Amino acid sequence: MLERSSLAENALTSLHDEEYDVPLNLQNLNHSTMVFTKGRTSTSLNGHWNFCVDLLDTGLRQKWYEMQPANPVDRVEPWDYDPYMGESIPVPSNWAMLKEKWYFFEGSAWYTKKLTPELFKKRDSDAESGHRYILRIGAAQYDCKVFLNGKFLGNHYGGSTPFYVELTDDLAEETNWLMLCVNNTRTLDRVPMRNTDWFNYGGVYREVELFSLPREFIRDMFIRLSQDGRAIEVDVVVDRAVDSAVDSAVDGPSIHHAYLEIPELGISQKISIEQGKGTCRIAAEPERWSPENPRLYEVVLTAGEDRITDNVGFRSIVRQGVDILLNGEPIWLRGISVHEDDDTLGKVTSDEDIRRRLAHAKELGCNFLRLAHYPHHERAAELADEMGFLLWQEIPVYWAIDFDNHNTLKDAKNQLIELIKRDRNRASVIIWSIGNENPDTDSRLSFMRDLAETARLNDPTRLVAAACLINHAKLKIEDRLVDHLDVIGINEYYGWYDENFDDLYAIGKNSDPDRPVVISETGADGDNSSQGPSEGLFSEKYMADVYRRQIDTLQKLAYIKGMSPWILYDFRVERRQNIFQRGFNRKGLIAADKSTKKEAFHVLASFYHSIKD
Ligand code: GCB
Repeated sequence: MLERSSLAENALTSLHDEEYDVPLNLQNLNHSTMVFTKGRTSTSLNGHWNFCVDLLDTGLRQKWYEMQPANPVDRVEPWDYDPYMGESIPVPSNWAMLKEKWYFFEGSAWYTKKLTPELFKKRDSDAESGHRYILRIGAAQYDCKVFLNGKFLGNHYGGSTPFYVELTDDLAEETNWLMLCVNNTRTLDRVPMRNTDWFNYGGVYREVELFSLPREFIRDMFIRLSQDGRAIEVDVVVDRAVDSAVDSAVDGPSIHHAYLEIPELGISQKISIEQGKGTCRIAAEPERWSPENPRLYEVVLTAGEDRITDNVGFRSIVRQGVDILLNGEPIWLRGISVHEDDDTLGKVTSDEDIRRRLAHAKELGCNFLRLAHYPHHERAAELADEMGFLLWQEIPVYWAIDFDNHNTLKDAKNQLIELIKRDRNRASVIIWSIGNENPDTDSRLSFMRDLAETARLNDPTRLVAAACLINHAKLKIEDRLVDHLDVIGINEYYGWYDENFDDLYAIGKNSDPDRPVVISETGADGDNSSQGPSEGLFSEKYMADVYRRQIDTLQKLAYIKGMSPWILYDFRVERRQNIFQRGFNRKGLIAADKSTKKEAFHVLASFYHSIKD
């Protein structure tokens, strides 16, 4: 317990010292602490957590995490918050959706949960060699600091990727208290930066789970069809044993073999593990995964006392000239862009929500979705694998980013690697996108070149793209970043922001890209509520007309290999406040209720169905 005087001292010191965040901003929970959790059982830590918003960061200054649980009448210090009692909220959630007074709140918030001893009791099925306890947080926007029983275990940057914290060595015998401090302040150095066109939902908005693993466990598995299409390749990482008494980690794990099984292909393969790593190529002829035939195989990997499973599709995706080849055949991407956004839940999603999204995409005739502008829930790619959709996945290197800032690059790279490591066994994912509408400057070029290299290093089997802007001065597709991409995404809004539609014809003629172009965005707002206009800007009719003219123009350009218009559903955003927008971007083909279709939905559907094979 803090001395009475130290509480006052903390408050005073902070008047002179605004550096209170520095020791708590290590960003040590990053891609290197990720654990393969697919196919493992876990204990859910969802449900009610004690909660408090903290606009002034008083909790970090006063060190609320150091406070011990006590009966309020027994307290001898006038703490400004008691994490062990008071208001609670459900996790996952976004606080903006829970109370009107939190709607625009941006800052820190505290989450506290009691972990009962039963969570850590040895179960019959548990490993003999001991246990390691790993906490997984599916996503928290944006900085999340984790404390266990008052000790700072680390923090994670990036609002849409999962992170993992080992609790093992810091667990108390009896009750444990877990505290999170989540901060969604928009700052100059973050990714994205301060200005975006989607709502800044704060909070722990994806699942929180606890995994009990054997002392040596499988940390990672990357499995895919080889580039020549004749074999299955797999990389395995087995975690080093940690023994604080005797540092056995220096010699690596005692596991020297892992075993891969794909029963439906008759594969049962021993893989040598050296210094925790193994890699293997197995001749195989799996049936190819495709949107028409989304064939998945059960994959089982065992090592020591650990076992993981995954359902994996095998397919190839390459760029050849201006073509995108799926399993060797040219493909045209009939797509739609989508945000993770819900009128009542914010960014919280569910299987039902994702399935509805994919069902609407099927109805449109899509074979492709652009998951904009940040990593969506991992279930999106898993369900796309099952239902047969190709995906463009993306990190929020959006508009202006501090391209000169080394820490910003580190953060962006980490988010990219976390996304890739999370989803690189998903056949549906064909494109990693490294940015959206970033101006062509020298620092942006070197920043994004680094991201393109990072993507290829962590996954040489997929295409790298970015959503670029048209060179308006030259009326041409031209951007220095293009040399580092496999697919050029182009966002263009002729008929909406760019009024002179004829320019789109000019761009079509003036451009001669040597690689495929996907129109990653185009569209117009349409307010189909009773308040919406019957014609002109923001009318459903005008919007449908923009779609007709866009389709008519784009389908004539041979180097365009797909499109993902903006966007499937209307979505919430702070900056859209005119009488038709009312806090929403209204470019959805379907209204924010996720059910009322606009005229443009049918225009796009009839085009996509007409070009389906
Ligand atoms: C864009 C952005 C997207 C916006 C959209 C719009 O170019 O990439 O995030 O929401 O335009 O509606 O203006």
